[in-house]
Amino acid sequence: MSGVHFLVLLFHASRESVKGVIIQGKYYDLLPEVTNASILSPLKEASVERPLLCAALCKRYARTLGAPVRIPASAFLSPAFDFRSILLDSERDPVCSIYTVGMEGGDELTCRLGGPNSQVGAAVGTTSKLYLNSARVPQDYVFGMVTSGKIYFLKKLLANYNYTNAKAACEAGGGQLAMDNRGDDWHNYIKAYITVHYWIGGDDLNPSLIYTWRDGSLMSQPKSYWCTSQPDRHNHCASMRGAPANTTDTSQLCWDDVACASQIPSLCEIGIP
Ligand SMILES: [Ca+2]
Repeated sequence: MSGVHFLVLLFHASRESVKGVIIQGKYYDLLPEVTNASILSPLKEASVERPLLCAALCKRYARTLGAPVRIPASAFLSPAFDFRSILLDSERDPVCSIYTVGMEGGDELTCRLGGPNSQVGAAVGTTSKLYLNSARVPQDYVFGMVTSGKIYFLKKLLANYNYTNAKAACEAGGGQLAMDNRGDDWHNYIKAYITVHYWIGGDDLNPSLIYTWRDGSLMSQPKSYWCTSQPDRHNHCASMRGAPANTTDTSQLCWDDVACASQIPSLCEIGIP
């Protein structure tokens, strides 16, 4: 019963809009492109009456996995109790960064909270919408695609850097150099997104001289998109060629190894959660 009171109090300090939900000044963006989202191994699952209540659950979910915030029963009897002391604890923010809410067969809305180890995907037969805490998305990142278990965002750094500084620049902005290793849909999305010649996060600067992504996985897996006759091995850092001027021919958008000291823009990414 105490939980019901808690949510009612939250409701008065909150609102919903077509773009998302605001809880105590904290924004949860609705990703309209994702209409059948699913969170695997959620932190918590609950039935709710409105999406707003799912946001409230996400907001108050504690850092300790599996343990909701405990509110003493006496708090609800005391007009002096400051609920903001619970709600504004930024230490809790990283725990529930995403949630889905929607119909899954019955009449009730199902709310699933996602944490750092949750995987996001599409589920056939559901109409769940996906919301994420906008504070988790660094500045200037644009929603790309839900793939490989995460929600991916991209950002173009148009300033020219060498490869080492490009990696550092992406990291300084909260992301990393983008990896084009999530299949054809992701590759095609990147091709449609980029404009010029960008650094991507792969090189053969290792003792074996094998092209690997920044996470150590092989650039040949699951599939590579090298341009014809590339890599030509004269250089050691991977880039994505942009489209030639005044053409819509994306067949020329492919990977090319170039000198790591080259000064070109960078494609950064972040995967949430
Ligand atoms: Ca080359």
